[in-house]
Amino acid sequence: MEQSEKIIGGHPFTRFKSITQTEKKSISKSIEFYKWLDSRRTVRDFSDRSVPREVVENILKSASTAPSGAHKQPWTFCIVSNPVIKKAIREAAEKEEYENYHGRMSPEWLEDLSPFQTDWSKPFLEIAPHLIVVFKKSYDILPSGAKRNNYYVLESVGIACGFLLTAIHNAGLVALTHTPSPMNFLSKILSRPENERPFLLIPIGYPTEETFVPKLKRKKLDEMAVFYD
Ligand code: IYR
Repeated sequence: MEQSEKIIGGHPFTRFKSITQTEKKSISKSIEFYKWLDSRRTVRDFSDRSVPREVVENILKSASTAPSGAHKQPWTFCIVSNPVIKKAIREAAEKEEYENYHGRMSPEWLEDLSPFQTDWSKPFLEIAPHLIVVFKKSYDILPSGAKRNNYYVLESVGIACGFLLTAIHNAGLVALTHTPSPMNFLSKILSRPENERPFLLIPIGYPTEETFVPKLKRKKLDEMAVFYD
């Protein structure tokens, strides 16, 4: 029998089970996946329909499979379903966003946002059944109280959020990658420890029955990729 585990440099390694495909299968799978991913849209109009807890747990487990610096997984996902906490988050976010839309954002920024018809009002923060608040951990606090560094935290948490959005789409749910700014109010409302800083606020749920989204074009391959053959 093939050895499935061995010690390398004093550390345990396990055999990687490759899922190599034929070229034909790789091509068809890559097209299929691209088409499916291209059907994902950011949605701001949420239904209040509930989402099974198991689905939420599975999308979080999917996000946490993301690669991270030294495999530190430097993230905490807070799932807010409690209406009182959602209301507090909405009120704090709207307070900041009101200032953003009334002077803090440049005319250029406001012009760039015009196609999305966003404003300071954020009702989805109360309507969506769950808010996933993603925190990044620049360091860990060990049980002894000692600090232990994390690495490439922004890159790692960004990748995990990409996995999260993909998992949400796969479950037939929609999400909004929301960045109220500044968002330190989230640390306070959720009583997060000092090593955690808010990264993204992602309402998730089902869309309203009739939902319109901006008619967007995505960049063509030659506008976003350069091949050095
Ligand atoms: N955070 C604000 C503004 C905003 C900024 C960008 I860049 C967007 O893509 C969308 C919104 C808001 O949430 O309204």
